[in-house]
Amino acid sequence: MTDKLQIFGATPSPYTQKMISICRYRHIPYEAYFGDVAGKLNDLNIEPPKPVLLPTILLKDNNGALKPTTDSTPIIRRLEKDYPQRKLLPKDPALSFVNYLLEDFGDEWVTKYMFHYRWYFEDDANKAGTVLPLVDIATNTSEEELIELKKFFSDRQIGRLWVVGSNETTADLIDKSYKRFIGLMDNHLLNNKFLFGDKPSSADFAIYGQLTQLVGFDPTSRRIAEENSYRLVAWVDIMADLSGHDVENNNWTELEDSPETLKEILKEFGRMYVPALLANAQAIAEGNESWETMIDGSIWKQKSFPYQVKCLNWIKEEFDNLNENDKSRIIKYLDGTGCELLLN
Ligand SMILES: N[C@@H](CCC(=O)N[C@@H](CS)C(=O)NCC(=O)O)C(=O)O
Repeated sequence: MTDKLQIFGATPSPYTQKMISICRYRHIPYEAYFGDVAGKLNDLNIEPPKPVLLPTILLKDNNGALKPTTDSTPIIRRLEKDYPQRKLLPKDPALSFVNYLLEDFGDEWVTKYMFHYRWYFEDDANKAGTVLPLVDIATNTSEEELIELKKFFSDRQIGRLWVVGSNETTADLIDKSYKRFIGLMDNHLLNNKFLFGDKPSSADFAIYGQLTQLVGFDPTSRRIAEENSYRLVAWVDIMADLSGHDVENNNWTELEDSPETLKEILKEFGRMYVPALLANAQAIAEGNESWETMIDGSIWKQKSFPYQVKCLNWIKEEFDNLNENDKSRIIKYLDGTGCELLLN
């Protein structure tokens, strides 16, 4: 049995890419398996998690038994404890909280761009529908079989657009937010290597994971990125492998000294994701199957999504666990971004 971290995922999965690039940066020895995750786990006599999410990572429980574990955000926190070197979370709890916010923004909002551009337009869906089964099943799948698999994968994922919130009503809002986001990242990267200065954090990797697909895979979003920021295109390439990044002589910025360009990214969070998080939580609390609300002057509607209530509660818990001084530093820092509304 290997003592390397075993990661089961897929190359077109942004969260798989997030975790693999983290392992490279953190010098965590790993083995990546791409393809049929449930099948591979069954072969190893490991019961697959329910639901199987990508990536699934094997982590030791208290008795030393390997447990298939999903959800990159808590996995990252666990790996901070298990591996002492090259940590991802800033030591200052207030800065770490803002990092938590932006990690969630990457995982949960930037992924809406990802899912939208992958499955909404025919050309993109055609590519993804063909490549996903080739990765997941086998590159030597026959052409006849591929036709069936393509239909199966595409129907399943296109059916999920409603869960993510990509539809005719929201398409324009998503497109505008994606273009603004590229511009905001471009402005920030003009003077900063990473979100918080000269050292990457978990939020960088969350955003990077989504961009591996938006910039590196799906044709429409890639074209938009290339038309708007070659700087961001370059950043995605660099983030892939930061194993040589000098962590001794580089550091995160102080929260109070962070540049205005970071706050502008948080304002995009406040403008788009905050109202979505709040409306979704209210819908779930009231037992509604779907919700709609005004976001940035237009209607947003989608299916209610229990997981994002969990995300909102995790944000609140992170905040509640801080001391009064750090809380007030954060409230002061976030003032005017719209993110402060999450903490009421
Ligand atoms: N919040 C989770 C999300 C993981 C996730 O949603 N993964 C997607 C693929 S990128 C997935 O497994 N979807 C179900 C599927 O593809 O069957 C994380 O951070 O790891």
